[in-house]
Amino acid sequence: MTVEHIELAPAITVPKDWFASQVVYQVYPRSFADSNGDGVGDLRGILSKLDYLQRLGVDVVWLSPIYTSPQDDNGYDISDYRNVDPIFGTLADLQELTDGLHARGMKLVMDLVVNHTSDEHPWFIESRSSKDNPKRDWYWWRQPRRGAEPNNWGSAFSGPAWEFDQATGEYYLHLFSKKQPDLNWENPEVRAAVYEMMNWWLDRGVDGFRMDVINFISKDTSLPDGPVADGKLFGDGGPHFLSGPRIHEFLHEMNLEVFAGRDNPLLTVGEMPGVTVEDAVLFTDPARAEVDMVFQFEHVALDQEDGDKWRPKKLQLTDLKKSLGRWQEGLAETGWNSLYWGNHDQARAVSRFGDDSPQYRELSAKMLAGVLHLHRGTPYVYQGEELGMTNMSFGAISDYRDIEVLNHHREATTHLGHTDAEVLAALAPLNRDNARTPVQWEASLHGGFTTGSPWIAVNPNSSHINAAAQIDDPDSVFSFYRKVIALRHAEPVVSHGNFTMLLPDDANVYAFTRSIPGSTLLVLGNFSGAQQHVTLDEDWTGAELILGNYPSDPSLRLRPWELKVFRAVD
Ligand code: TEU
Repeated sequence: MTVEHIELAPAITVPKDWFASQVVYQVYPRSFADSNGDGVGDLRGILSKLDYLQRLGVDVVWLSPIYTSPQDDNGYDISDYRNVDPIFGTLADLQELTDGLHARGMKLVMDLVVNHTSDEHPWFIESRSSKDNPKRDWYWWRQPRRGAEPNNWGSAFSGPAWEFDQATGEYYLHLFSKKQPDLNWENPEVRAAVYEMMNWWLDRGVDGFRMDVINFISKDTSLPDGPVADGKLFGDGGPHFLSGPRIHEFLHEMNLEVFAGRDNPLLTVGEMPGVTVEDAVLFTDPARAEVDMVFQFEHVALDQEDGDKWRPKKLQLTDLKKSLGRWQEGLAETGWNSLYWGNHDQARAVSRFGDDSPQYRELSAKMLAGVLHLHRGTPYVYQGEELGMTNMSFGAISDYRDIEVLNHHREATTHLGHTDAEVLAALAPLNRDNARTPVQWEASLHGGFTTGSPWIAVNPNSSHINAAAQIDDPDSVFSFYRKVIALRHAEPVVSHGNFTMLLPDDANVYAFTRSIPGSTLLVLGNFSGAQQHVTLDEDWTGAELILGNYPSDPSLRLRPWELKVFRAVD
């Protein structure tokens, strides 16, 4: 595969797919590290952990939103795109963080949330002020239909996707909370304002963007009703806004207006719920100049009945291999995969895909790291994943903070006839607050996250699961992540090798190879608590065992949750 190069300063060129050898670390600032004792993580807290991130070996830091926000959806409701919310710090702090990352050879990617703004953004305040305000068409306003919402779409956070505005007698669209009105990307003034803001951030030295639900921005302008699933109160608007009619046009325009003229490597990642492999090839084909990679959601819907996260079901490894294998195959020739087990919206990886029991937590966390990071694509480490942090046991609904959880609990107990206990049980496995408990730095009070009262409870297992206990332990999960990240930096077969899935029908073992001329890796992961014996068509006798989570054993026997990575030299 030929790789074009970006001409930088005369002597420096980087491959256009520079991100193939990179590892991204996601910081959810509110829960990362609190520097001033207000119980909320902040930028100076992140600054205090830059050496930790450098030691881990990650290359890019993706910062979840730190912009001015009412915090209705923990910052994914932005009221000023060009300022830092005081709870996180100041623009000067952010510049110091950017400079601090760059000084350590790392990059900073910001979270771009432009499918919607906060309802407290000046743009929306103007838009809602009157029907003939110049910014009225910056959002989706519609007349009532038969005295009610203009269509039957539901919000991702329960309830209808429309809010009635008394002042003008019209409804506005919000695919998320009613404090997150959707921007109207059909309006070229909206697009121009977004591009101007993006350029403003790039001019300040930011190295790219993770683009929040960016495939929602093009909608079927007739806003037709969606199908209503059994037991649901509202219609699914997805068929009418997921990767809509103008999405490729908009992303290509964004690329030309913001990224094309830049001569430093920039990372663009589209978060795209519902994206298909076929669409992802188009989105990530470098020749089409749209985005570098996408976050797809197929593998994180496999443990849910009909994709309903409040109806969890047991994950089948064969389904996981089929899904991830299809994405590997689909983007093998053109385009690029992002690779993740978790983020601030998903349950903790070791609890969801591994085994967070005391006996197998560390083993399975390491196995998951090895399997994911040795796929073809760019791996993402969500804060705390490198420590083997687990889901949280929340007690009452009052322990939760996430609007998605709180709204669902209210709707389920008041409109759907479920009891509090039933809803709490359904919430437990996959709720987003599982991943939003503070990073566990020490065994001390509040896990060393804050000297104040944390905005959300710290997992009590911080007593033994914490960074201080791991960073100098060569056998820790943290140290294992360092090894697997280093492997990507050192080995072209990891960053660029072809992927071949093996044993697709094996219910317990995840097996695949990565190969380039002269070098092949065999990756074996036991996704079970039982010993497995692997039989392969090819003879791997004599291959070098280069990575594992147990004492070395060159056989193809896999102990519970064992990872083995072999290298064969052709
Ligand atoms: O998430 C988009 C998204 O698809 C989520 O609704 C996800 O599917 C859900 O949370 C899983 O239950 C992005 C952000 O990552 C999320 O934090 C925001 O709440 C959302 O967009 C709105 O900005």
